[in-house]
Amino acid sequence: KENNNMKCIIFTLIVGTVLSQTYHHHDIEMFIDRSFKYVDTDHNGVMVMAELDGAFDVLDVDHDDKLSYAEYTKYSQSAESQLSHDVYNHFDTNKDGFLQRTEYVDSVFSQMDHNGDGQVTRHDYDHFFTNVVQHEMHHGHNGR
Ligand SMILES: [Ca+2]
Ligand SMILES: [Ca+2]
Ligand SMILES: [Ca+2]
Repeated sequence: KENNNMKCIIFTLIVGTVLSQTYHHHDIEMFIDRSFKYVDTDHNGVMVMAELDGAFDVLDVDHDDKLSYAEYTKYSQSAESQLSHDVYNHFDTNKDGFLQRTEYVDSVFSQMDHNGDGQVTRHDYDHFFTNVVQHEMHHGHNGR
């Protein structure tokens, strides 16, 4: 199992290096759409922190309270892309290769909920990811 994880990481690194450093508009839309619908479990078009927290629990298959890249991309089998890889790295602020709950839930939610009312609309969500994508296009992909 460890071996497979390692292979997956190496594969991701190679693919990430080979792929173009820009994203297709279509991929961005798909990514945003899928991930929002995944987290918005009551489908009311608004994401609350409890839903993001719940998504974390569902994705954390091995219950070690952190998300590996494989766990993070579980919501969509075809999510393997430069974009999902870069978003994952963007969220991983302490750069340990895992998303802790504070990184995936607390810090991301407070960034998305910019008016602080505890609700992230689809508009907020689009806005947040557009910024992340633009940031990654300009600052990403360089060796850390
Ligand atoms: Ca909701
Ligand atoms: Ca985990
Ligand atoms: Ca981390």
